[in-house]
Amino acid sequence: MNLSLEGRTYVVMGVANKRSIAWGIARSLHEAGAKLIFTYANERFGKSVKELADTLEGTESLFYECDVTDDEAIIQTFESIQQDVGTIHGIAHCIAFANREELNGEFLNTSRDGFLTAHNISSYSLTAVARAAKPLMTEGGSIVTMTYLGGEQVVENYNIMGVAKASLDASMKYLASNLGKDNIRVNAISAGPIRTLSAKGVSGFNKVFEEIDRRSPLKRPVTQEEVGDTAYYLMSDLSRGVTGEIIHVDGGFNIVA
Ligand code: NDP
Ligand code: N5H
Repeated sequence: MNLSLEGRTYVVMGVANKRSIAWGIARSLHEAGAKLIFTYANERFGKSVKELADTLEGTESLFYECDVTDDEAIIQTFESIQQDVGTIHGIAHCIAFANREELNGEFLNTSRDGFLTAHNISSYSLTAVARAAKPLMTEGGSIVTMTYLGGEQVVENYNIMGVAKASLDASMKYLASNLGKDNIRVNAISAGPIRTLSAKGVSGFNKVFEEIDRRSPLKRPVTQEEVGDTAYYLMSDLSRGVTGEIIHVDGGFNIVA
């Protein structure tokens, strides 16, 4: 079994800074020998992505701006990648957004606009990206998205993001069904809470960490590196029989009632 990702190219979407889960994934894939392509929403974070990627020794990464609310931008991004590198072997989709004011209080108060925004960025984008990327995965591929327990169970304050993650999880399964014949696998990693820019300032985040120390089987939070290594497994041939799956990288928290 060849565990090296040398000679393979992966697109990593959603690095905002060094705490990003996408950055943990990028480092694991890089250590395995992969060539990396980064996409970022807009120039606000483009600079920091490039500075971070410069710290990866021995490879030259490529960068593309891609706001996933824009269909044309997604199509254009993957057309450019096709022109620049040809074939890709996988995508890490690490993108989510909901209006901050909807991430506390009651889900009942979710606005139409807030509902649509969360689904547009956090769920539909996976389908749009998979469709645009399919022609580039001529040797098969692996698409990995990031989800959270709040899509399977009610988690206080997660609210509209929980509903969007349920939609993302179902999209992942339908995409796995459609793309299996092209030897493209689609899976999700359900990560336990990690302190990232997204999570900064959202209500209840500290309380969630107290719960983890007390109740989760491993009695500690998980790290970006642990999520990154599971993404490496999903990108590698070790997982060649796995598609349509949600793998929990949460120290076992989801099994505890
Ligand atoms: P980050 O804030 O580091 O990453 C979120 C990313 O989403 C940013 O890079 C942001 O890009 C990107 N994004 C938002 N809107 C758009 C858009 N319109 N187009 C393109 N990109 C966009 O947070 P995380 O690493 O925590 O989040 C990554 C994924 O992991 C998300 O799906 C999240 O739900 C999931 N997750 C996180 C957990 C956690 O505890 N942190 C737990 C379980 C799942 P930009 O910065 O350029 O705006
Ligand atoms: C139960 C919890 C805690 C409460 C809910 C948190 C939900 C967070 C997810 C969304 C994606 C956060 C978000 O959209 C924040 C934005 O409103 C404001 N932030 C930004 O705009 C920053 C600058 C950019 C970079 O952020 C994004 N997203 O673009 C859940 C936690 C225990 C686990 C968790 C944090 C899950 C998750 O999905 O991220």
